[in-house]
Amino acid sequence: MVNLEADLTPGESYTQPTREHALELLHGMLRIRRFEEKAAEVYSLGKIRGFLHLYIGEEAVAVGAMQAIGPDDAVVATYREHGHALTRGIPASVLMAEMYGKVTGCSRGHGGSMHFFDASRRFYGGYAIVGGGIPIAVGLALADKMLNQRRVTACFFGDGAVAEGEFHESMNLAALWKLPVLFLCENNLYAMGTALERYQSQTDISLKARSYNVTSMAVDGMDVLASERAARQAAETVRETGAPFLLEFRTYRFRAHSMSDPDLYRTKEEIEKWKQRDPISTFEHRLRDRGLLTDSDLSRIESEVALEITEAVEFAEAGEFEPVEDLLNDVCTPRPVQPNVSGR
Ligand SMILES: Cc1ncc(C[n+]2csc(CCOP(=O)(O)OP(=O)(O)O)c2C)c(N)n1
Repeated sequence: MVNLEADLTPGESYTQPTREHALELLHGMLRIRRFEEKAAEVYSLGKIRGFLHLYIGEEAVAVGAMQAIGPDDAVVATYREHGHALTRGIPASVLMAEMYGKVTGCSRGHGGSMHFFDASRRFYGGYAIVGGGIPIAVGLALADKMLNQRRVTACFFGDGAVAEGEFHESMNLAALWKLPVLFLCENNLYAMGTALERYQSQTDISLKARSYNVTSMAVDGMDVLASERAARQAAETVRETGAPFLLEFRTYRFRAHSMSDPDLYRTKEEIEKWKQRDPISTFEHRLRDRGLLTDSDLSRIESEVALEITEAVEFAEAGEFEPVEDLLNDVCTPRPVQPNVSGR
């Protein structure tokens, strides 16, 4: 097993957050958790089709990391991107509608759960191809460099992507050309059903970045404050130097890889052990111990989130599907010739 305690940024030694900020972080994580629980429920009712990959257990990474990313920066994510899109500010209603396949979704219902996209918020996907977002992030950063824009491109990807050639080519070029990419590896220890130590000779992903001359750091991805602090430090370094930085978040998904995965490759004990480190409940306890959270704060946050999710489902239910005649719009192949139209 990977030693998750080793070489992490310390969890307790940084300054206490303000009450307002702490509650914002908690709200952000609970919003993702409840959104996804609802998504799983409506998926089981057949309202959402196709694949659905839940981020439950990993919320501290998206919420913590995104604190360091400004509106002018760019974000590239993976197919497990509900939390990133929500935290980036895409409304829950528009995301739920996208999963329902409705025209009111952020990709007009053409993309579904794995292909959230919103150029107006510089949220550049949502990719089903493992590692597919990484060279795109490098391209965005190259464009920024050529346009003299001091912006950061934040690129989230899983540990599985590190096995792809695209990761290595991208890391090499980002370092060689000194491009402002913040690589954010969400190491949840599994790529589908394969454990990290069964597919990587070197399980310390932060070390791989260093072999390309990319500065890197590993952080406890179950701790939202540690994640935020590391991301702020890394993003600041990217902004100052213009060079890439890789952060490896050590985290865990509590649910199966996707809704169709029977999850037979890990023991119940292992999952339960990680649930003891649930990023939401541990943060709640910490805030209560420090006098930053009361019962009424928590019930207010839960009610706000519940209302938002109810409205998101109502919005998705009320939306229309794309008319059949428009389904081939935006598909990059010629429309098939209609024999009765052209006669040729
Ligand atoms: C290029 C490519 N190869 C294989 C797959 C099939 N596949 C889908 S998800 C996945 C595992 C990826 O794991 P990781 O990057 O760790 O992300 P996680 O699902 O853990 O968030 C694989 C192999 C794919 N989508 N794309």
